[in-house]
Amino acid sequence: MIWNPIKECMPEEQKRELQGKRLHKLVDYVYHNVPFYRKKMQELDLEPGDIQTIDDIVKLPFTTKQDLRDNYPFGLQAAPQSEIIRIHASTGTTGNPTIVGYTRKDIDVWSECMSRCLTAYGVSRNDIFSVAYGYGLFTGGLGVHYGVENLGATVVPTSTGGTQKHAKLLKDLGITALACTPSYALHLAEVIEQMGITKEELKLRVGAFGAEPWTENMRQEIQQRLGLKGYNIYGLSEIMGPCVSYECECQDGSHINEDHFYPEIIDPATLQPLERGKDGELVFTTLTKTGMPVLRYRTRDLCSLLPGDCPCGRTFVRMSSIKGRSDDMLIIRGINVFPSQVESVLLGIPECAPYYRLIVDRKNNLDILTVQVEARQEYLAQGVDTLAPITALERKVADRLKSVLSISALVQIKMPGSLERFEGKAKIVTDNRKLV
Ligand code: DLL
Repeated sequence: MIWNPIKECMPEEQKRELQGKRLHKLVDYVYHNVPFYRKKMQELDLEPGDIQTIDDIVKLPFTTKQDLRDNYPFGLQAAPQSEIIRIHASTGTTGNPTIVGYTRKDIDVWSECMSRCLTAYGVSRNDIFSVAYGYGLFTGGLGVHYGVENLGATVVPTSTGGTQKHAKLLKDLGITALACTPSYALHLAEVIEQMGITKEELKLRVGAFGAEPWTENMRQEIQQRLGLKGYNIYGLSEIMGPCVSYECECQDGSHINEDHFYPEIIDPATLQPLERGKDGELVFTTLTKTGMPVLRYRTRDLCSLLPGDCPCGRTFVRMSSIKGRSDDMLIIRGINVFPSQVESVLLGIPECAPYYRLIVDRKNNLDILTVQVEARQEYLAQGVDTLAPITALERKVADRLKSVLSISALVQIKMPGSLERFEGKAKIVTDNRKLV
């Protein structure tokens, strides 16, 4: 099923024409309402009239998270305060959070995008949907919530916290669909198993997982343990929240809601546009947003836009999964390492459970990467009276990391259940290096 075939399956030319019209209107709007954008355009000798078609987008300046921070809290807001009906915020690791104000129109567009996404997952009015993203300033909870209501399914606003209570609700209410971070889905699976509930006692069939990077291996693991089909949902608060893009039944990339969010892929070093299929930094322009629109926002997310058509019939371009972020990329002894690559290696080893941490230290000017990973209970049960299996596993993991990523890591095998679990986004990496 397709929620809005007129938009989601729009012929390419018609889509580009619509995007061009919307871009022209947007540029005129921000030029006259946001001094920051007016100044930036004037510096480039640009006027709104210079932007007529979607191809003109490359003339426009980029916007960065730093720009949003510098204009904290409301400097980039285009609509008057009386038009803003909701505020969300994203916290970074340092500095001011990013504040995003939404008008009623923005919330309606968001709910429409979410309904497209949920329909693509096969969710309907007959589903009972548990939203276990955090409610509050984070966009996950309320964003998905409004989409589920707009679609007409029954929403259970579980939020985070109280995993045992959640597990009981899943069983007692016959909840059929679930939205949460993939790491929380794994934690939930673990708690469900500990409570002696089997997946056959649950009616779960669909999961909407996102807000953090995850791998195909992780998808297989979640699906197998919770007995559902897991779909990717991608988004960011600066652009809207969850559902900037969504997977369809083909699960070969995520369709971007292109009538509202215009994507580009650029080389993060040269800032030049890259062609379809090439990995680079994802950049978005919000074509219809009125509260806090952004021009060419650099997401720092690394991925590609996939060439070719999707058999599902949707014409919205697909983005690959996120390969990492240009800013959380670790450089260890000169080698670029993305935490997601380490995850792929770990989850490809059957003795390892999908709970791990990366710790980076610098000793005597040498970077040391420590990878902590939990062993699976079944594996440890085979040789409890000796440390031999642990040592063997540590060696195996270290060898695999070395051959796949070309880095030597200190591997520490941890007991099942010993690493902290997260309800929201997982905090996987600790970088203790003081680099000035
Ligand atoms: O995480 C919005 C969201 C909520 C998306 C619920 C999906 C589900 P922020 O807190 O602003 O917004 O974080 C945005 O999270 O730039 C990516 O780096 C990462 N991210 C989000 N979804 C995915 C995903 C929400 N499916 C940042 N895969 C983004 C990989 C993701 N990374």
